[in-house]
Amino acid sequence: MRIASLLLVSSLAGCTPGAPPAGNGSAAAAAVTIDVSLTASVVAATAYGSSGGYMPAVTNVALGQTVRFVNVDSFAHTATSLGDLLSFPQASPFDASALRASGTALSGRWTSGALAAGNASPPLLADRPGIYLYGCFFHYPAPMRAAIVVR
Ligand SMILES: [Cu+2]
Repeated sequence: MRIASLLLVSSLAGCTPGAPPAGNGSAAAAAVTIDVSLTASVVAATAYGSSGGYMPAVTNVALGQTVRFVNVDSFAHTATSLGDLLSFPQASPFDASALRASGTALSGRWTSGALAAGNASPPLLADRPGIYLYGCFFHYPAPMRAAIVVR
């Protein structure tokens, strides 16, 4: 499973330049990286409740971009969709299915699976405008949760 994910990331990475475009008009196609770290982040108030563990707390993404999560922490995390919720629930809503990577688009159900330290998730397509909340299976109450807004 992990090998398949890495191959997918590698093949997709080959389709886009390694460096993000700098004002050349193709920014809409660029991949957006969200850093995952409970250690480095601070708790932030957002329109959806207390956020933490992901940087930025609210990631703005253009339709058609892709998003990926990179674990820059020293231990495992997940980035797991909260589905249709528009505010963070008090208690973790996740079950063990959060630990197996699934999903390819933000508007569906998705999870990075357990991301080991230093690993990146497969990309997720920002396929529909909306607000997408997500959190970590292991540390949801920390809080470890954040939002992606697709416009
Ligand atoms: Cu975590």
